[in-house]
Amino acid sequence: MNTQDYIKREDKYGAHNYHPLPVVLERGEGPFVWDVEGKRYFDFLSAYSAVNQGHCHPKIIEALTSQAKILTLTSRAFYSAALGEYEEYITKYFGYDKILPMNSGAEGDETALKLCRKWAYKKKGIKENQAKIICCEGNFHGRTITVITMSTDPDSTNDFGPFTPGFVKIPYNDLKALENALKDPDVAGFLVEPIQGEAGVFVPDEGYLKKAYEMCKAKNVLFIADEVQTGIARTGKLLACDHEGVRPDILILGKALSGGVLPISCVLADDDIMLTIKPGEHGSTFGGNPLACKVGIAALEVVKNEKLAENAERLGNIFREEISAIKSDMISLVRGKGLLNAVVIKPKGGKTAWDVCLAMKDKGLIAKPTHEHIIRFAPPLVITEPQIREAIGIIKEAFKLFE
Ligand code: IF1
Repeated sequence: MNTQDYIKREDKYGAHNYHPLPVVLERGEGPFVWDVEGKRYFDFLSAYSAVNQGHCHPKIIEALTSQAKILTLTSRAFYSAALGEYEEYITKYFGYDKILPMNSGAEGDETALKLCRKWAYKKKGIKENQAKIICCEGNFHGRTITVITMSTDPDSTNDFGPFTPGFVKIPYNDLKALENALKDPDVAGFLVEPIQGEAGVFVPDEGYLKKAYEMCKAKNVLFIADEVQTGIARTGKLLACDHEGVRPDILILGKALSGGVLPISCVLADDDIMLTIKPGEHGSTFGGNPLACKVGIAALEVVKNEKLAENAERLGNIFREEISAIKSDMISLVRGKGLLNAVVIKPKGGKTAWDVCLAMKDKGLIAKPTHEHIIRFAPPLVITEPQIREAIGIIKEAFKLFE
């Protein structure tokens, strides 16, 4: 079978809920992936920042395979030796009293929303079913019905209604709009991505997060950070909120929490918030399973031991400097933080971001456009300086084709 055969088979038997780049991947190691024809690529998407530790990191795979032979799933009907070890490790790692373990990022966001509402009624004293949560236009928090209720992207919302009440949308990076929205005494929380990944790596003004946090505190409103994509060292700090010294009241993590090995997410919070949810009020079959616990510990150890945040910070600066220096009238803007970057493309002669991605693919680097004209560049954080310079060379060659 060749690439086209694989593509045809997926087309025939799989839902058409994606439009992938025409490459069929079969193997991954570190910053590289190989397709079914044996061709090597730099992976510059990292499964949307789930593979920060590099593909098939040996330490994480070791944790997976050894635990997989012992005990994979108990459900939370019983205690498990691995869960307490993971809970202690991750709460000390991020500095919170407690963790509520889940699986997908969307489940992490849903859990944060439920926790915020529970806190609103039990602690803030908002009347039952009146709690409101502020969210930002241009957000991406997942694909469930309540989460897409917050979305302003027609592709995420069209024909999926009716939606969930209790959300107030404001422009991102707009403190005046937040100040106005916070005047409503029924507001319980403000859910925000420290950098809007899907919106095209939209980095807010310096100080936005800090000021937003302070405004929320002044109104006894929970500051909820969705760090599913920006967390786990991606932006050059352990958390993107760390760039401004903001400690979210509720922190949502996912993706690279497992190094891309299996779905692991969670919310972290202190007791006064977390203990508002009582036994039997929330959960999930796989949440906190022993396999995920061992993988999660290994994935976080890799981040610390291999200094991935520092690497992301240093190589991200090199990346933005080199790409900004490319003389191409298709490049209108380069932006990002750490190794979460994006290039805003100006279509030229009918050629678009998609054509640039196809050209990069042919030269050995895969990335994908988001929202038509923006290419996100997010390699695994284990990439080395020689490797990223080789990748930058590929990107420069690709843009040359459109001169
Ligand atoms: C798709 C986007 C990225 C996320 C943030 C929660 C979630 C995500 C900040 C939900 C997930 C993924 C989902 C995937 C593509 C990708 C994505 F393009 F959709 F928007 F990264 F930007 N919060 N993002 O980025 O986590 O439930 O997927 O584990 O749905 O196409 P999930």
